[in-house]
Amino acid sequence: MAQEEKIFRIAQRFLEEGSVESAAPHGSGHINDTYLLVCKTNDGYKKYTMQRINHEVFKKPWELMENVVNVTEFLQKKIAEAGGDAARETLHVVPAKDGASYCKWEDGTYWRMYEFIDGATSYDEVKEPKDFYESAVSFGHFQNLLSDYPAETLHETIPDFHNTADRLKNFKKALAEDRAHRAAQVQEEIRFVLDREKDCHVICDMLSSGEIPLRVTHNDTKLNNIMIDDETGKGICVIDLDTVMPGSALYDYGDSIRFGASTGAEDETDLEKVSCDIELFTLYTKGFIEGCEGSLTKKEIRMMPMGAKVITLEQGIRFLTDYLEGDCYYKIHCPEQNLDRCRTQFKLVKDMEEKWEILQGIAEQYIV
Ligand code: ADP
Ligand code: GN1
Ligand code: MG
Repeated sequence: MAQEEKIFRIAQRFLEEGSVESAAPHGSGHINDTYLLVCKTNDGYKKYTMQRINHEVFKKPWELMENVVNVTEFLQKKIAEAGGDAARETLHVVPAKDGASYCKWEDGTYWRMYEFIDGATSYDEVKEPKDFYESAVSFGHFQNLLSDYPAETLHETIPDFHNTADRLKNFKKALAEDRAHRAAQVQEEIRFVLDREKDCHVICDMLSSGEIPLRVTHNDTKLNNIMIDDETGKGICVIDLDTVMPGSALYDYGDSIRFGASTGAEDETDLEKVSCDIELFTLYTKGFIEGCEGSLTKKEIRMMPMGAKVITLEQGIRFLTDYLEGDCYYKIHCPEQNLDRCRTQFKLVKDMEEKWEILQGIAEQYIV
């Protein structure tokens, strides 16, 4: 069956009325397959986002969807209570016609549908510094909204997702196995990781000793996981809720810095173009702390630069691991893309190390 026909047929499992006019691949996520559907209804046209949930990555899509339904319903209530526009400020799951939150297709794939958030854009790079600031306020606010979410009811959709020490262990295993026979050509990158083993334990250790709190966090705070309102420029809606789980604010903060405060794209091949932009770092730090509205502890604020560095190192390790394993996890669009991605991450880590005192100074001014 042609892919388009398949998408149309799956969509009909969700649509109570109307028919699909068009379905086009959408966005640039590395994990799920996303389509923008335009449907014709009695009242005109209506858009939806339909996604194939990557069940190689999320082994139990039913648990993932339970999280997503519960978290979005929780957020809808909170936003409405605060006088916000619940229809646009959080995701809305469109249930399948049989009442389930997802549909399992005959080929074993899993699909879900969301209301499409119109009049807003998710950016792959910072075009206007103020957009980055707005995304920071929104991610901080998102974490605050979930501060009284019953964490014990969340399924761990990917075990040890931001357990950097565990990521290091997996990297070493991939290196020892060298399944794709690529280790010989990435000796410099391997050395880079082994020289920073200690860094991989810092945040995990602080979480297990209770020095920093475990919170309900987003865990994938890339700039393109937030919709920025086209008219107001405000971060209108945090999306990609697949990894909402107990975690550290430092990882949420740091992951945004890793992606958005870099002067180069995540897969830039000219490493001269990749560095940590101090203006963007400053703006994001201010926005995130404001969005958290006083909920971050002094220790967390002091550790923010460490959060940025460790998650960037972790991400580089994850890309390198996937490269060593033969590109099984992240979508790639050219053969060496995971290695290119790994190199930008390590270049950023190095640059952060060189700018360490400046970064610390920026965070520390918020400790009162
Ligand atoms: P992935 O896990 O693959 O990153 P996302 O859930 O982030 O998948 O979706 C990929 C892209 O699709 C997003 O970056 C965004 O551009 C778009 N998108 C996702 N959900 C919606 C939605 N409800 N409304 C509008 N666009 C969306
Ligand atoms: C993936 O799904 P997406 O593209 O928003 C990944 C993140 C990585 C990111 C790197 C579930 O995010 O953890 O930080 O790629 N998501 C998952 O760009 O692994
Ligand atoms: Mg995404």
